[in-house]
Amino acid sequence: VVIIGGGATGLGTAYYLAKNHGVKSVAVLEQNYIGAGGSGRNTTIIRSNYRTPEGVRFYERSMELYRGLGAELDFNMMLSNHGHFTLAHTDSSVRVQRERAETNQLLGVDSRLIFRDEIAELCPELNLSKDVPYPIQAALYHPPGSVLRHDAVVWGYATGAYHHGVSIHQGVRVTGIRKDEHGRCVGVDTSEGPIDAGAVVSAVAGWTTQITDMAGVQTPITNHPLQAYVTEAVKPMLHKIIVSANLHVYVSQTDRGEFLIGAEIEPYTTYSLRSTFTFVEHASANALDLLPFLARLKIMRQWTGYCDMTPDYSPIMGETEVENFYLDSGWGTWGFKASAVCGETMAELVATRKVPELIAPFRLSRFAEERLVPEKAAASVSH
Ligand code: PYC
Repeated sequence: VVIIGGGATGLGTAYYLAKNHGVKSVAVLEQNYIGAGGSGRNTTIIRSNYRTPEGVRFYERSMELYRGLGAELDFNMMLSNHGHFTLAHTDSSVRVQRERAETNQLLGVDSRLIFRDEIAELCPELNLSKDVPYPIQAALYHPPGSVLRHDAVVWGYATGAYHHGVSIHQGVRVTGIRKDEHGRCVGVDTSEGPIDAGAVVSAVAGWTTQITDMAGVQTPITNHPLQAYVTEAVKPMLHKIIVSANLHVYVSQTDRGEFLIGAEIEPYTTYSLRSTFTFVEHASANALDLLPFLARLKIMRQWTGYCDMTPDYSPIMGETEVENFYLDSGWGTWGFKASAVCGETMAELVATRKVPELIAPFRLSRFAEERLVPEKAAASVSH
């Protein structure tokens, strides 16, 4: 098996292929260094409070795997549970959060709608003033919402995969997808030469369309940048993870004490990783409405990552019309939290050639079949 992309989902797939299915002849090809893409450029949030039953079940399995991952890999994942708030500032947003809470509860996920008194009690740092453009009305409260260290996930899976016999090649770029005379995928061409493979998995996040072009597979993916920044480190002050469904901003305090602040995806498509001042200005204005004390902190670093966005804000996982060529893609702004379950289910698919029930709804053909899995409301970082 060749896995293109040495991020958390590619390495996770390699690890589970070797560990769960005994498939040892696995190569992970990474054009840069492992974790250089979206895996190293995300919010580190994990949660399962999605909107659709398909999404909730899928991300809940990821939470389960993540909870046991440190012990399983003998690697400190720095998992810390904070509880996650999705703030609603308008009537329609309150309705959406209520709907999410009810779907979550029906599927056994701990999540409920709370109002201003309880918000004040659970997160006194939040500005509940009515004297702001969009006062907070309610929140979807998801107590299991947590953060864990993104580099630890990448390195934990890489180390686990390596110990099970997987080869990981950094600095190797895929230049072509090789097919036989029947159009079946039989390997890849790389900057280091060709590799034969019985199965090829594209796990490249922002570069998906470049790989699918090589394979002759069409997807409805567009690539948008997502930016974030961190402040200087201060003592622990904010114990909840805060996301605003209407201001499209999120704020959490890292274990190092920095405030990690991000916003919605940029509206334009590009492969530029340039960070912008406009982003810092808008994200800061919104973050200050929620947490005015942030005004006293200096901004230390900002960065940008790629998001391969799908029309319904759900991933694309599974088989394609090219036999033996599989997609793990469409991770938009929600990929890190799915890395564990993505690895587990993609490994099962490749090893058994049977589509696991959990990922069947995310098949590429759903767009042609008009069977979308609409999760835009649960992303909260896009208009
Ligand atoms: O889905 O929790 C999320 C998220 C926050 C920022 C980007 N995505």
